[in-house]
Amino acid sequence: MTDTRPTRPAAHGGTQAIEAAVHHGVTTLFTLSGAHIFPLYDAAVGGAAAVESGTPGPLRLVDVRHEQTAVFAAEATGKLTRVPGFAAVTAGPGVTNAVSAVAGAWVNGSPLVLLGGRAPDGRWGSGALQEIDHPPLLAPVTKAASTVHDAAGVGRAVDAAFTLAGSAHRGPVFVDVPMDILFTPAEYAAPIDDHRSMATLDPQDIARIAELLRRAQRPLLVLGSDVWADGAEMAARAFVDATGVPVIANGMARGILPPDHPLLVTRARGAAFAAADLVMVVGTPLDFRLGYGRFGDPPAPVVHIVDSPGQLAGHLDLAACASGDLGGAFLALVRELPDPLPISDWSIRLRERAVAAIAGDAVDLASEADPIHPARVYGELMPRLANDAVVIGDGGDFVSFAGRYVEPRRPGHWLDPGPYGCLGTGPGYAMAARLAHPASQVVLLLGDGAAGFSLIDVDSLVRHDLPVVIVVGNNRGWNLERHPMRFLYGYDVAADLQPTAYDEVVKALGGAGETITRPGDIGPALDRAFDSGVPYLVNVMTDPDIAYPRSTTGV
Ligand SMILES: Cc1ncc(C[n+]2csc(CCOP(=O)(O)OP(=O)(O)O)c2C)c(N)n1
Ligand SMILES: [Mg+2]
Repeated sequence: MTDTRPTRPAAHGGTQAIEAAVHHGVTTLFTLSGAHIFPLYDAAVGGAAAVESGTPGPLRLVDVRHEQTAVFAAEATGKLTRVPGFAAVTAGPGVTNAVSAVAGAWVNGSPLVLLGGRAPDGRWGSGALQEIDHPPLLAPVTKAASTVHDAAGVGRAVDAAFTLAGSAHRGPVFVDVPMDILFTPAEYAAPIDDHRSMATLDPQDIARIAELLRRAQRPLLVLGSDVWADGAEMAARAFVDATGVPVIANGMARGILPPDHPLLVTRARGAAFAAADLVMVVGTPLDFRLGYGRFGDPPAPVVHIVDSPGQLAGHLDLAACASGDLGGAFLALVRELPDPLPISDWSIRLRERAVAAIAGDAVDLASEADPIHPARVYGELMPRLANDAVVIGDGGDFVSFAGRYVEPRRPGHWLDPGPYGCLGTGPGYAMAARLAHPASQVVLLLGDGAAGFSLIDVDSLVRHDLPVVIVVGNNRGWNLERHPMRFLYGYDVAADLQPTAYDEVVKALGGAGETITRPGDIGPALDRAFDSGVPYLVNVMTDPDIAYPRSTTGV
């Protein structure tokens, strides 16, 4: 195919890459320095004259203290803004340090582009600094991983990487550029218009799903993160309001129905899954979080609707399925089912159960227990959250409690580590949330174990003036592992941590904070944190003997 794009005057690969990123709507580059990628910085800040005069360049550079934070921040940017995030890391260890975070984005289906430096082509094989071939390491955890060997082709490669990352099913794309290629100016082609691919829905699939819904007496809808990623939240809401099907919301889809919506039954999920006679799962895999798609005994028929054919569950027999634009699927179903389904008894019963479960929380949320019950933290936090608060969880049991108690009021405002479950996402996710929602409350809920992975990146939050409220549930250990090990073996090992004053760590890094040991002190500490205007860590010493009650989750 002939390339008809206009040719730009010679520029180095950094300029080409940044121009392509800006073309795709990127505003921030997350990074940690290394000479291999200097041209990217030069282009992002707009060159020496711009730096000297204080004129902002085309991209904001946010430099961090560990490469995984750069990629976590890019991942969360992709999740929150639905524009692929952008991170750049140096050759060798820069890239390998980023791998866990890239793998997370891969499993979570989060759009991002990671640009890696690379030892120069001209020296390849002679033992240059940090010479290692990255794409074979990255290929299993990316949609594509490739090296640019042509100085005129850097912009084209980055342009294509953003298009691919942002096309359903979304995910990370890796490109590395050898140092000599990146530094060499060349005439290059301008970025082309975005042309994200999209699978086409089959109307017969929709008709079959509509027929199953018409016949069901106890249908249930599960909304997953891709409903948000696909921009299908309004269409999903229209479907729910038209048909009256009760809803369980997961991940970024939490908040599509507000907490008081009569069809939101997330808190009755156990009863709902046990009794449903049709479960329609949209925008999320039928993985461990959904019992691998086996709902009830005998298992209910399952409908799976996903953004692209590769996402359809292959491990069980589906009653029906569809793949393509999720908003289009919901609207097509509304056209087939314009009137409410005759299932109001079922919906009302589930909602009553959900409301009863929420009412049953009151005792723990107000607990005066000493040591502090972890639920009390949420009893204090929730009334202080504004509608547009972004809440981020990074940890084990402490964050599971949050998943139960905190009901987001808007979609795309709840960030958990997703099915990959990588600890250490918190500071990077919080950084992205503060940048994406400059005027909103950003609350990072951290287990004390999780805090150990990336707390040093509070340094980056401070340097870049990105205030967030950090609440540590400090149970002095890895509780999500401690209690299951006790249950299985009668004892636990490798589960104890120290009663560390993580607030002092944050203070040392230029933020502020305090340690709380009495339940009545949590609320005023949170108020001080929200008012502080700096990264502020409230280190709440909680009871290590309280395990998250997994067997009764949300029933
Ligand atoms: C990178 C990484 N290492 C290990 C684990 C396994 N893991 C999952 S939860 C958990 C415990 C988390 O402890 P903490 O953050 O203190 O939360 P708590 O359960 O104590 O509330 C561990 C070790 C993981 N998910 N990710
Ligand atoms: Mg802990």
